[in-house]
Amino acid sequence: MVRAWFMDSSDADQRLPHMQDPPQFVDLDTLRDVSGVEYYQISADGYESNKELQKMREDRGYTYHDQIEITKTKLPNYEEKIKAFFEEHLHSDEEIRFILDGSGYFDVRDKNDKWIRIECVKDDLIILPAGIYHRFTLDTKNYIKALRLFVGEPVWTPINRPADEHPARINYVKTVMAQ
Ligand code: KMT
Ligand code: NI
Repeated sequence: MVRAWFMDSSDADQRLPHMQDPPQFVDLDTLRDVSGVEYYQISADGYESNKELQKMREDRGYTYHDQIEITKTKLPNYEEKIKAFFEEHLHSDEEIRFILDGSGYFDVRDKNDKWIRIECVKDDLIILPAGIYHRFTLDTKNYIKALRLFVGEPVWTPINRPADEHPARINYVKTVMAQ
């Protein structure tokens, strides 16, 4: 099960949990309200024949998929990518990740520009809306394998903050932040 919490402001290792003391957890309904992030739990074992996943792909038009495995040996330009994932950025489209193995943190900005850290483990499917400021880091276990889904031809380009004039950002502010 996914957990999410407001981050502390320490500049210690990004792979540490960075919970406040005491922890300030965010439940999934609140997470959706304050960021537009959607979360589903689907079994990763045998996902190729999972009906619920199949239905979601059809309903949401997720025609593309591939896998990403983040390890030093398997991910080309590992150090560079790790750095880029953790730069605050947005995309022109949804970022959809279905965790098949391992774990990691997606950090998203809430409506008040506070960081919420979302812990993702196997069986978690997370959808970050287009235009949300976010970043990703491995945790101290240093391993994640995920299915990347996309509507049509994938565009992975990160647009680093500030990108307030980007159409996806303008639309996000209008639709999610105004709620
Ligand atoms: C991204 O775009 O941030 C990534 O693909 C890295 C995380 S995938 C578990
Ligand atoms: Ni991203």
